Amino acid sequence: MKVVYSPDLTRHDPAAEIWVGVRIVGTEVARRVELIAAAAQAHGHQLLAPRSVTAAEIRAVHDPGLVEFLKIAWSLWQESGYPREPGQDRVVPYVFPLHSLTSGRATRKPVSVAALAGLYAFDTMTLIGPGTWEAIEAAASCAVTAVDLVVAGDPVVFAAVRPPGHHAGRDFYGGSCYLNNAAIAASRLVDQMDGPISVIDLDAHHGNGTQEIFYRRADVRYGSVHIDPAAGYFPHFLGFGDERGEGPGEGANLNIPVPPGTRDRDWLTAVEELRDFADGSTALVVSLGVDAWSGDPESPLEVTHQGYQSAGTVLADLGLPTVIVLEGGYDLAEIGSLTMSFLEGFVKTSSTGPSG
Ligand code: SP5
Ligand code: ZN
Repeated sequence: MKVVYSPDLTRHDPAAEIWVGVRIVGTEVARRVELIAAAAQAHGHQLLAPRSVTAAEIRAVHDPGLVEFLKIAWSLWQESGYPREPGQDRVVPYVFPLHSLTSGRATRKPVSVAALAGLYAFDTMTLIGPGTWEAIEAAASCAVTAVDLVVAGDPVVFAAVRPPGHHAGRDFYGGSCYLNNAAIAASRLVDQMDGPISVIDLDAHHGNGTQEIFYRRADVRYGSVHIDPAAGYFPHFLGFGDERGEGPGEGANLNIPVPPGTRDRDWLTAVEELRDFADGSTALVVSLGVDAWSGDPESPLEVTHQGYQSAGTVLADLGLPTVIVLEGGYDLAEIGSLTMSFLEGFVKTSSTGPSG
């Protein structure tokens, strides 16, 4: 299988995350994609460099204000002097203009970059530094390049990217995500192919950004299995089973929240439900997070390598042109093999093998 990858993906170094006000070591590190690219090569997959994403492809999904902010945030931060005083070397918001703060009236654009960040960020864990924009752009570039290849006839292509994207929405970033790579891919696929596209999200966390981008659309379905936000997990406010889409998109959104400790059998039953939900689409985008693995530091799900392999086989059943986009997965010792397990399951010619 072709794997789209760029060394520019490693230029983003969030360095840390601010969690409950404390600066902790971040888990969304550059090494993640280096390991996955190396594993892909070792498994005989072919690494390809991306072409550049266009401004129009990004604008089809994201607000121009968000994109411009992500582009210039680091230079604004340096000009602001915060790296010297008080000694913060990454862009991080400190106030958040909730809509109720202005009783729904339009929010003014603040002068301070630390306030401006609060206009777009929904958490304090998603830091911006030197090279962040270059990696964001490279990730979107890999995603649209994978779409190009699938439209040209490749049955399945994997975009091995970071930073991940599924928590980023039209005009917000967070959850280690800045631009929504999978949504940009899906939007591009809709432009190129007739009929509905489905995005199936296997990351351990709910892809709240992808959900919101397509919430009112029937032409892109979004389905996800993830740790139940009601059990106290990120993104906390979204990912509940009663979020089914709205207006023209009613019924085109499917959330399957699962409890902490969920193992292969129940997780795969959910994956089968997602496959059936995607049936009748003309193309598939898989948001592949491998953080549902039992040892992952960011999630309490208990999925195994065999589970990921079976999930690949289940989704390959659809027989659809497929773009796989990497999301989360944080155990450096296992993410290469977990990702390969999914790809292996996907390309197995027969889907009658052991599937949990
Ligand atoms: C793409 C993706 O998988 N994003 C996941 C973001 C979830 N981050 C939740 C962080 C919650 C706090 N983590 C602190 C771990 C302390 N051991
Ligand atoms: Zn995740």
